Amino acid sequence: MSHPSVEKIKLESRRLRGTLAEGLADATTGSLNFEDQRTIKFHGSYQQDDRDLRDERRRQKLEPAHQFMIRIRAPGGVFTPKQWLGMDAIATTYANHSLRVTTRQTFQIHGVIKRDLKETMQAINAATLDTISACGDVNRNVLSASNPQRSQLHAQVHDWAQRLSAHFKPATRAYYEVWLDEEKVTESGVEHEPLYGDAYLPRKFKIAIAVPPDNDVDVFANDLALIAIVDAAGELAGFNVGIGGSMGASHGIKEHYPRVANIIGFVTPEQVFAIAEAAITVQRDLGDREDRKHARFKYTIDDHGSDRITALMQERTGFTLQPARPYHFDHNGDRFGWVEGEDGLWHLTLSLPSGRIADTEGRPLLTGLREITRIHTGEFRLTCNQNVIIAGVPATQRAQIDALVAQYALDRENNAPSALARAAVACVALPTCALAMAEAERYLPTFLRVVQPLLDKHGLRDAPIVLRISGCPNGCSRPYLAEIALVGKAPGRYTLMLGGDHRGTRLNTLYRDNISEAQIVEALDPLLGRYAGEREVGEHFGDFLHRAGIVALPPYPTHVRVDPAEGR
Ligand code: SRM
Ligand code: SF4
Repeated sequence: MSHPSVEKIKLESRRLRGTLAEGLADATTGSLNFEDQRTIKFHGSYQQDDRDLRDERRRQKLEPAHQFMIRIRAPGGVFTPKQWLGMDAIATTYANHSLRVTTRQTFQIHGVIKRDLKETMQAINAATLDTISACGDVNRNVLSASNPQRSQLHAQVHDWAQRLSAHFKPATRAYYEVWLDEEKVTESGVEHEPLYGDAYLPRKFKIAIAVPPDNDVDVFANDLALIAIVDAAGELAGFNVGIGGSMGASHGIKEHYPRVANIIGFVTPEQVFAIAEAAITVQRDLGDREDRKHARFKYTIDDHGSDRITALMQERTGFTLQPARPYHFDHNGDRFGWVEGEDGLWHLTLSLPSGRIADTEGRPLLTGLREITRIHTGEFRLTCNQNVIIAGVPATQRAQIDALVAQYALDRENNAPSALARAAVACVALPTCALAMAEAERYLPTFLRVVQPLLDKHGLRDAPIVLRISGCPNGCSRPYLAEIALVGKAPGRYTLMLGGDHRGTRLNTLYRDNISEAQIVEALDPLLGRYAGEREVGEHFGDFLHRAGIVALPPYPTHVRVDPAEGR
């Protein structure tokens, strides 16, 4: 039986309600029907199954171990201690006893069964959080810089992330009706969607705001990139605007490629909503609705040309973009350890293993962070590198927090003896991700153990090399921006990508295809050796690989803009 297209499902979903209410009530299966599995994404959830159990269940003629992943909408990634405790309780009551910090600075929980889904959503709401548009063909979680050192600016930028996220939420009341039992009104199922229209967007749409010199949000991986520009007085003057970033690719299909956003100009704060809306509606109207693999804004831009898309966006806003302003990014990682903010409060960035907060032997992260929550008076900021910042700590409380960090082994420092290990990012992949071709999160600790002797041998323990692993070419860990990336191809086999930079402005290149762990080590050993011996002062690994002629820019379109003068 052939399934209806996602476009048809959206159009016929009665504004994202589908038959979710009926499906949730059906106790004969742990699954939703095909259409509702698509519709539920707009509500921030994915139906999955435990892939570790798949074969065994098939042998036993049982239906797959259906379960749901839930993703929180948390623009800017800030959580209060109360919200954290709420999420902790939800994870331990309904999910698999872990919280997962994602590469878009929010929480996911995994393993919720259908029977508990509605109660879980209600608990999330009771914790003053929601999951609206965390997934689906709409504007997703809006990212903002986590840099705690510039607290004034951070607060402003965080506020922008909140406002953009709220502004671009769909108008439908489906979420409230399905999960929170909101009473139906006459408009129910036919609400006017002024921004999205009847079929929502052709594909997901992502916005991020970076605050130079930190590119911790990897702003160029977003459909709409906003780079905060401050004036001479240190006030927010506006944003440089970039369009068309996205990582998703396919092995061996050159028509599916990662792309770095290209900068098209500058807007004042008053113009931000208009330019964002123009980008979203141009993509809504021109994006490909036939082929979902070709439906992201990057392809619309490359098909029509960046100049034409920019002209259309300007036409819709009624103003002309100003020329992009100068800015400079230093790096796209997190700054670990304590830093003091402008307001005299302190912020501690802890390195988490692929963002997974669980109690494991010798490292009770979930319990330890819960204990911190009980005394913490500030907030938590999740970073796009899957780490957590305990933010807004008075100087007098630092020792208490440090003691808990030590007691519960909360920092990866002890377990991660190299700078590379501390900053490494890996996507979820197996066992929950339906698209995983190889392990990522679960493979990272093994790979770090294998690569550590190489770093030691070449004296590179402190070299801040950016390593990212993805279980498939969709690129959820943003591997194509890493200096070293492993992209899953088959169980135990990866493509080795090399030569991104440490600022998130340059895509890397395929170096070796479909290789095993031993072959990865064999490939990296001489390169790390040469880097150790031949690098210039302060030169990063990816830059060295380019200077030494070991890698070249990739063959697919790259739109790297290190300097706005190179812009349009
Ligand atoms: Fe992703 C699909 C996990 C960030 C590109 N991503 C998925 C799904 C939902 C698999 C699926 O469709 O069945 C994964 C769920 C795994 C699981 O079990 O939890 C998944 N993506 C993740 C997370 C959790 C990875 C992580 O380890 O942190 C990240 C959640 C972000 C969030 O909180 O919203 C995550 N995904 C990203 C990013 C990074 C970013 O946005 O900065 C990308 C690359 C940027 C981009 O969008 O191009 C990304 N995910 C994809 C794609 C490829 C999209 C494309 O247009 O080609 C897919 C596949 C798809 O959508 O068809 C995908
Ligand atoms: Fe799954 Fe692939 Fe994304 Fe990893 S990169 S979470 S394997 S879709």
